Amino acid sequence: MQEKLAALASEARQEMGRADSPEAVEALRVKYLGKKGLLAGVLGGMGKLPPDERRGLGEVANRVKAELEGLLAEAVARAEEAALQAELSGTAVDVTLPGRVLRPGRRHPVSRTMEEITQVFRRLGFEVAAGPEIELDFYNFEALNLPKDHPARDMQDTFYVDSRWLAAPPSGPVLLRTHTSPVQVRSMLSSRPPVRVICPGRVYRRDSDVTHTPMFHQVEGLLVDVDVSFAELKGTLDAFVKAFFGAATQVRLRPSFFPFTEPSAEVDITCTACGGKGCRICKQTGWLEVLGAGMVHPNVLTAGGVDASRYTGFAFGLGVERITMLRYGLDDLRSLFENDPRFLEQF
Ligand code: 2U9
Repeated sequence: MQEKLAALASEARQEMGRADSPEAVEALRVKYLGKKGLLAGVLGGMGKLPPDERRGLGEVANRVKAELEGLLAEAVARAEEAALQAELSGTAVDVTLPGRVLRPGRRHPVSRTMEEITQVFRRLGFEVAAGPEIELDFYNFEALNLPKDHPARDMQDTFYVDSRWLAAPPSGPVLLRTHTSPVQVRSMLSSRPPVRVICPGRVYRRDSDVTHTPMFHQVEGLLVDVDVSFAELKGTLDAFVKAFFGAATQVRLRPSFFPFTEPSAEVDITCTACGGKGCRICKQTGWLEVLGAGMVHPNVLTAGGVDASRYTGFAFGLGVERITMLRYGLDDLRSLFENDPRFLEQF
């Protein structure tokens, strides 16, 4: 039996020396020291031996057991170290790699244009005003002298909102504002003249083709005071255009029509690409249309709570995407809405 123990110990030493993974070491523990393991098997036969032989054998067995436990502990430590080394060398932990660079985002070109336009008007004494994008028919159409049968009011042209789910549905239609003009109506109603506001923001129209998107951005302005004439309008637009497009830029007004202004005008500037000589951008005319403007219609002043016999005012509006395209020489409106980093990183 002593010989059996010695053979078992020597075989265990060899096997434990070769074990190279935590799993292999555990298998050896079960094989030699487990309840039904080899050591237990050898000792199982001890009961039949005479008492003095049994004692001597017990001592040897305890030594073998202690030795095997020591070997197992060493094998565990070795296997764990080997596993760690394998992980460090095998996977890509490269301490010499440079750190990951944080890439901060940047302003979208449309936001930049809108902010810079707004900034010019701030310097001219205008306050910036904001208002809801979901509007009431009154502020978006009625107060702006847009009659009930005006095409802009048609379902084809405007996004209407189902207001039946509201706790207190308003009496008139609810819609996505089609211009930022309702913000100016609200400004007139909430203060008294002089009113000088600039209203940048998103607007929505049921329009979608190569040059129109259902959502776009506008900047509109309104000035109401005593003795405001068309001359003040021209002077203000001239100051804006020179500040924004460059001191050499010239302005031209053409008669036009808007329900909310009378008289009304389309505002052209000398072409930013060719300076007025004529090129592809201005279709050889030398001029680019950038704004609409006019004197506020007396009906609109009245709807805004302003005494139209004492006060006059001018208003103007521009489309921010269009100005952004002219400014950066873009030829496809969609590039502003696709959010491709390769495009946006250029600004
Ligand atoms: C009030 C009174 C009058 C704002 C105005 C325009 C002319 C205009 C267009 C420019 C390009 C819309 O984005 S666009 O398609 N806008 O031509 N906007 S006058 O008139 C107002 C606004 C508010 C109370």
